[in-house]
Amino acid sequence: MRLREGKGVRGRGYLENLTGEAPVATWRVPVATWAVALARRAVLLVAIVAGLLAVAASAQTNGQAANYVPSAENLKARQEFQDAKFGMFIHWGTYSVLGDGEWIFHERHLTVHEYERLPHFFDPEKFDAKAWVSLAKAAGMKYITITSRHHDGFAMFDSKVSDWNIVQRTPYGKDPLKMLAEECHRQGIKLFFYYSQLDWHNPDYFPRGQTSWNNGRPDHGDWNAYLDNYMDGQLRELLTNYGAIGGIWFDGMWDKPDADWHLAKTYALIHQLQPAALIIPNHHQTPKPGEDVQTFERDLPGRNTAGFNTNYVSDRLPLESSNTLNGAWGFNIGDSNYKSPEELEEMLVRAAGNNSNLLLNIGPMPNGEIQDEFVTRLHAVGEWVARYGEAIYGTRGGPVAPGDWGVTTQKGDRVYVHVLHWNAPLLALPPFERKIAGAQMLGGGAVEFTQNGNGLVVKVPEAAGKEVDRVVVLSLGK
Ligand code: FHN
Repeated sequence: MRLREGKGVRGRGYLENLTGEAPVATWRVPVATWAVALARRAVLLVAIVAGLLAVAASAQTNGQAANYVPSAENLKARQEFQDAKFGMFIHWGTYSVLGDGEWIFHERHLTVHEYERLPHFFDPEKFDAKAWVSLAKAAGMKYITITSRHHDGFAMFDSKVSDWNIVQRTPYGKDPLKMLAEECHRQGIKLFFYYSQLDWHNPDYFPRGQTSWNNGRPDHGDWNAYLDNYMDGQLRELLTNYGAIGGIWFDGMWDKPDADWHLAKTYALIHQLQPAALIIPNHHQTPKPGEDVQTFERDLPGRNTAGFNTNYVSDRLPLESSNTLNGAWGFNIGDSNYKSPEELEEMLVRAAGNNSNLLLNIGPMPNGEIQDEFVTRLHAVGEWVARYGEAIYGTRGGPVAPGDWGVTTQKGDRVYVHVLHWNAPLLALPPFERKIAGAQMLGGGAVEFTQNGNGLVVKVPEAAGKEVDRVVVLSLGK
């Protein structure tokens, strides 16, 4: 914190904090007598000492995060995460009732009072945790990331921190995340909780951020209480009441990019409660200390077609790219813009070739069912992945830079050349450091190739029908 002496309105002087927080002390001017002048100096001194202490304390907590050394469990979890490659993203909340996405509170500029009517209609009597987890598995997905609460702040779990939650405010009255967590444990699939740091409902989310509108909340609130009691309190619940979880997927920090989010404290809490839990922040910025995965929204790592992603790509952390099966995150009754199974398969292959996971979103309906259009496409992808999974799961981005033609992935001594868009019979690739000992199609069939100092030329068989990905497996020699 840096301090500057200033003069305010109505004859009040103040100490201005140049780091943008509230003034730390105020006093009256003009100042005439030596006693008052002395008092001013004393106040100034106290404020400076307090400031220095605050700086030291903050340096200490930031230092903690800066010196974050992931535990052995955490490093193992990162590897498993990278190996998993394909996850199911689920946006589901009371907003689903209106069938118009998860931003409806904001888009219709509803008041808190109006929005609070919604939970009364949320009764997902057809919710079946077993069916959801089985669907993810049938699609070849290895983890699930579900909204434990979105920007409306409504907890989709049993929270004691506030009654703004599914158990207390809906006729359903049960905790679907508990059922989901139990089912995930039963079926051996990891569960991550999406948690929105942005909150359109809680008055303590103040000062409000870029997405604010006048929704009836008072123009004051306790930001520290929001972070330290409310948010950390709920995170503590999520990390203690649901068994081992995969991690926390944060979203919404972009609403107040310059605020102090007490990240070091929150991240330390998470890693202390579950060292293996991964922190995945969707803040669209360069990764910060304490974070375990870098995620990109609607973009491959390093691309920024969405307009809000960073071009920086970590070479240290696992990478993830999230996208939607149609155009929406939360259930949108009018969105029939479904991606075909072939498009989804290509998306997965391109993610893997960019050394990244794909987190593919569906928005279940308010009754708890997942619409058929999602189910059939996910089954189709699952069938494809059952045949081609060897070239996806457990791989890392391969030695050849991705291009329009396709990508490469690698696992040990095997390089998988994924030919996605290439119509000529010969595909020329740059030189490989190691000798290629053999080449064959995944699924069988020898492949002719020549290798010399200029590169590698592979003879690619013609695509059969709608075949998305012709995978040539190269065995690396000594
Ligand atoms: O505003 C959200 C949006 O509703 C959705 O949750 C996506 C998922 O990545 N993230 C936010 C925008 O960055």
